[in-house]
Amino acid sequence: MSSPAPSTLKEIYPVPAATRENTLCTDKDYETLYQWSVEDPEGFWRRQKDRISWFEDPGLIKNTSFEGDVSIKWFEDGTLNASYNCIDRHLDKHGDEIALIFEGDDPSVDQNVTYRELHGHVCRFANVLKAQGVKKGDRVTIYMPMILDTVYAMLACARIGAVHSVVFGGFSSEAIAGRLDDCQSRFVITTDEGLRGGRKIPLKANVDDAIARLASEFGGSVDKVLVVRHTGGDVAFNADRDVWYHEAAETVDADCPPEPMNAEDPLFILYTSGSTGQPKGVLHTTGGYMVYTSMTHEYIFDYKPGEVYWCTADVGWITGHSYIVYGPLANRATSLVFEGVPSYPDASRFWQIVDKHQVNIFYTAPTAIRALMREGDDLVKKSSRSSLRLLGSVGEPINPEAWNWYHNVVGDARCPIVDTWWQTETGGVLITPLPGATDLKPGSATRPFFGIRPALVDTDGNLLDGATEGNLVMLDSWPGQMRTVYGDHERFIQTYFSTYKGMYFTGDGCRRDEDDYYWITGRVDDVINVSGHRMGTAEIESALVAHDLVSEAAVVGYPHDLKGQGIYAYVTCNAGVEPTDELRKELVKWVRAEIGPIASPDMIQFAPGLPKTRSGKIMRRILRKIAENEFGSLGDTSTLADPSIVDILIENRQNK
Ligand code: 6R9
Repeated sequence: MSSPAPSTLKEIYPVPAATRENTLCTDKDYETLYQWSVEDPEGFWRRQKDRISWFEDPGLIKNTSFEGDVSIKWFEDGTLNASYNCIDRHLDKHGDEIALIFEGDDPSVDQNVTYRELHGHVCRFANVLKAQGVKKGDRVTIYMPMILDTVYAMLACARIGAVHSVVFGGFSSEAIAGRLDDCQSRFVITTDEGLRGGRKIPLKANVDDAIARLASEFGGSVDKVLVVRHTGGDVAFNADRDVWYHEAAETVDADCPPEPMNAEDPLFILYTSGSTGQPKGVLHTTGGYMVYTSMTHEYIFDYKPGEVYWCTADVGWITGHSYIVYGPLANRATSLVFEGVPSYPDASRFWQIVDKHQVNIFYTAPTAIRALMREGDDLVKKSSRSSLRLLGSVGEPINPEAWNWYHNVVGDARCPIVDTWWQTETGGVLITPLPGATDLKPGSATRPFFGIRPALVDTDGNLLDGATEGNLVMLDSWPGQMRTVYGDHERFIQTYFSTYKGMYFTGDGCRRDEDDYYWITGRVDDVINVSGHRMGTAEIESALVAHDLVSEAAVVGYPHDLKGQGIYAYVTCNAGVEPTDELRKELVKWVRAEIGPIASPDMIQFAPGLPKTRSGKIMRRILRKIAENEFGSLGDTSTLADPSIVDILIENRQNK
């Protein structure tokens, strides 16, 4: 590779003059606004709420408590509609501007949609939902590829006050069934098939299978499955339950008035993995989420209408919700939706798309950057990329080598990089540079956004001062914060507010340097980050032990060149079962079917037993070290019930 070695990496990259001259927010603005935001949150957010159009203007601003029952309310007496904010309010003067650019998996397929056209599509979709019986407050599960209809479906739910639950298209039917059951969703929107890298993904068939499992495992059922025709592939059709979208759309009105929603009415549920149990339904509400995503999108990407903005995430994740759909469209952005993958037809696809659609702002994940970096600079350099002026990163810590390559090769050393730290639970970005205000340090998410009060605590919850390392918490609420775990407020309190009293615990470890810059070091709980996707080790373990031949399993993360972290599973088989390569393959297949391909173990080590304390707790610290091939630093093993098991595990450690 011809890019400079990481040793040439500078420590600080000042704001480029060109960015400083034409920015929404300089360093001085940042200091002033940040002070205001934390000293007078009421006043600050009273001003910021006006970036959103309200049907009834809220008089109440902030009513939040991290103590006791934990109650988070923002703008609670206001009413609004998210879809109105993303569409209708732009129509008067800007209806002919482009809202969405679609780029298909097949490079010859693309489409531009204006705000006026978006209005038509969303209204029609909303009327179809109504005609199928969907009412305000109903949960609607969306299992779709990255196509425009998916955005229409989300906004159509928002328009009529239904609560969408988007399930990533890479999840298995078992995972869909669990999510359908958890939020008692009786409506599903899907397509015949998805298309990724030239391959067809059987989405409708997965939904059929999920509904069968919903019945057999949970005793549940679904009223309607709305099927959008996409590839035209053959699908099974259940006439009592399944409805072709294009047929239903012919019979409905092209106008649908937006439903006035209270600021604290749910907008969506999105399932995410945690350190224990099954995925949690993270609930976001309407007013605070819209204010926060639109504000962060505008400031962090320094967005000006007319610019082409591309976030490569899938709408199945929070990044797609906040920074492909709601934030950008509220800001009248042109947001690009890409159906395909970075490597198809070849590994220059991203840069070809940047040139083709003259993308100005590009937001992706470190795992994609590392994969493309490996393909060499030539594939990048054959594109111009002269339209780019800002790059973003999200999902996991970005290693300095990848940062350097992103900066020098992709951005021609011209474009600032915003390394944005946040979570499904936070709704929007919390720690990030602002391109015109913040000098960059490669690998650091830098400084808190407005209204955000991060702090570091030790394991006893004592606040730590100055340059130090600790667990990352938030001391106060912000409008985009999740409100509860759907149907389980107790779990919400337990998961986020019980480790450190009165504080929101992020689950991340973090270092703060002498300039008050934050450096996220990764999860400190049993969550692993595989290619920027969150996986709970407990979830993978329970999938493994659900297999007939497995008696016990423990899963840990280990460093992986491309994925950031890989999945390492220790598996103990039932007595008398021969641990073979065949079984290893079978177990990988099993986990893919139980959760989805993203949860496939990268390594499976058969273990005659697991290292446990005398009270039966698995010592994951030791398993992590063995997975990392670090046998010299295992720490104290004397408290183990059977210390000899450690030697056996080391001996059997695969070096594949
Ligand atoms: C937006 C999103 C959240 C977890 C989070 C952290 C990791 C995200 C990061 C980052 C370092 C960044 N993470 N962004 N770590 N630097 N810029 O990814 O949400 O899927 O819920 O994951 O991802 O560990 O706690 P989600």
